[in-house]
Order: sequence, then C-alpha cells, then structure tokens
Amino acid sequence: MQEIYMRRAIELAKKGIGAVNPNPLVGAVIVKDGRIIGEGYHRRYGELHAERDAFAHLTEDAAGAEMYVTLEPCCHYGKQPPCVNAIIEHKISRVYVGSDDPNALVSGKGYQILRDAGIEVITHVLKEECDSLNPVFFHYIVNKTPYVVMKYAMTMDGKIATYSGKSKWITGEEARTHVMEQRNALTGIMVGSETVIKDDPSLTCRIEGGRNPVRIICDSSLRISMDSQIVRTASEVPTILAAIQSEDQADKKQKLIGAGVEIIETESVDGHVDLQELMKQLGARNIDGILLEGGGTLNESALKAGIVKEVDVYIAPKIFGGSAGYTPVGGVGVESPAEAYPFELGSIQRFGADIMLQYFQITA
Ligand code: AOF
Ligand code: ZN
Repeated sequence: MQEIYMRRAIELAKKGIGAVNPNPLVGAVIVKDGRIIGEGYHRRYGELHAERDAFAHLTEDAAGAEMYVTLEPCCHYGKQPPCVNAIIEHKISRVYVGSDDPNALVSGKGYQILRDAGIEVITHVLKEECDSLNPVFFHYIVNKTPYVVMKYAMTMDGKIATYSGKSKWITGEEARTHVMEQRNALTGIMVGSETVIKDDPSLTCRIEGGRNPVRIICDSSLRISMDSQIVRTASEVPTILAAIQSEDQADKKQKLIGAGVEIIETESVDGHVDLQELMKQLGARNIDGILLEGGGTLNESALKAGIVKEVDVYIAPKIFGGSAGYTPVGGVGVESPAEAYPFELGSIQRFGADIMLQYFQITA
C-alpha cells in the first residue's frame, strides 16, 4: 500500500512540470483508515507547498492520519511557512517520505523536527522514482548553476544531418513531441550561433498548455542576423545572447537590445564564450535547467567545460551514411578512448519507432 500512495503522490507532483522552477516538483497524499482524505502538489513557484496544498483539500479531519510526500518536508520560512508546522498542527501520526532535501535550510532538519514532535517518519519510500522527479532541483539548489541536458537526435550511424546539412526529420512525431515536453519542463534552451544561422529555429514550446523556455544563444561575435526568427520574436519570448566581451559592434549590440535581446558578456575561452561563467550568470537569473540543442561545436565546448549533467540521445531507425555527414559532437575529439567523457546509462525509452537513451554525467 505504501508504494501505491507514494506512486499517486509522484503522479500529482508531475502536474507541476513547467510551473514550479526553480523549486522542486512535490506531491502529497493524506490517508486515513485506508482512504485518501487529501491530495496536493506544488502547483506554481512561490505558491503553497505540496503538503499544505493537500491539507487545503482535506475532506475530513486529518488527526491520526498518515501523509505520503515525495520530498522531505521543509522546516524554514521562505516564500511559504514551514510544512513541518502544518503536519504537527494537523496531528499526522506517520509521514512516509521519498527523497531527502539537499537544500541546506532543510536537509535532515525536517525529519528531526517531525520526530521530536513524536511523529513516526519513514524515509526513502520509492526513493529512486521520487529522486527522478527532481534532478534539476537537486543540482541547482546545491550548485546554483543550471542542470544542463544535452539533447540530440541521430541516425543509427550517428549522423545529425546529411552531407548537405539537411536534418528534417530524423526522428518521428512522438519523439519530437517529447522534446517539446522537455522544452516545457526546463527553464532554458541553449544553441550556438551556427544553429541559428543554418536552421533559423524559433526554439519555442509548441504544445498545449506549455510555456516557452528562455532562449540562450551562444554567439561569441554577434553573428546572428537581425532578421532571424529568434531576434524577430525577442520582445515576446525571453532571449539571452551570450558573447565575448568586446568594444566592437556597439551598433549591433544596441540594435539587439532594442529588439528585446539581453546580452551577457564573458571572457574568451579558446575564442568561445566562457560557459562556466555563463552558467553562473544564468543561475543567478533563476535559470535552474537548460536543454542544450547543439550543434556540434557548442556541444563539444559544453562537454569540455564540464557543464553537461545529462545527455538524451534519440536514435532513429535509419542510416544516412557518408564520412562528411554531421555528428553530434564536433571539434577534433579525444585522442584515446581512455580520455572519453564518461557517462552512465539512466533510462531507455521508446517513442514510436525511435528510442531515447538517457545518460548521466559520472562525477568523481
Ligand atoms: C516547494 N514546494 O512543495 C516543497 C518545497 O521559498 P519556499 O518557501 O517556496 O521554499 C522552497 C524550498 O522548500 C525548496 O527549496 C525546498 O527545499 C522546500 N520544499 N518547495 O517549492 C514544495 N515541499
Ligand atoms: Zn514546505
């Protein structure tokens, strides 16, 4: 039964996707005598936490009831008062928790306060499933830099475009819809100037009820055109251009700013934007997660800078061939297999005829 109620709490938590960042996805269920008497989830950033949302939806008195919550209840005053107080006031007898909260303001203290109040606390119920709700939050709350997901779609022979540069389409509709869902889930989306110049993408989220991610274009020397879709829509969709510090092109800078583009400048690293510095600046703007959609040059720089935490590889059941075809990661590459960027396999998912392999960065 424990797992059934926690699964329900996980399902509820997911309803907050795209709305809670940079806070976590959290769900809660209150159970009395084998009946659910309250359900809640964190609906929107700054609003009620899942636990208090569940209390707000009680169908009867919660005294003596049990609570299932996907994340350790908080014990600090932030945008919301501590959830542990509400749990104590409602005389909950036992709390089942999925994930520990790495937030230094909460970590372990939430459990302690509940136990000190005589409430039984059972931790790590469906921990893995609960943890997989919040890789972005867990990274961001500790590091204050965005969790970067590198995503690409390739053929069976590892090509992201044909020799002529054409890439529409590699994967089918279901896989492409999933990418749209990721654009909704992650706060930012990042590409290099090459991609904007070649494909002229809009990088918006085109699913019902979705919201557009903040668009981040790495464009060291301000090469993108004022006529590109990105610049033309910059007054409607938040757009950041990351460039190398320079006194040049003051005119173009002014024009871009006039069009609604925000410019962040960093020092140069091998002629490119300093991605580690950029991540710090984006983190300071509450950007907790980024979908990195390439292309190959930026992907290589991101790997080199060590900012890629997850790689989502879509593989379509087709072959382009050609030794001049485009591959997901550019540059020269490593000289020996021992120098490879190491990852570990997370999940394997199927979308229609395509598959997606999710990998996580191995941190020393
Ligand atoms: C949430 N929603 O359901 C839970 C959270 O600034 P505040 O008051 O919204 O607090 C945010 C912190 O509260 C967050 O970093 C996390 O540690 C904790 N739990 N946050 O936004 C929730 N349970
Ligand atoms: Zn709380």
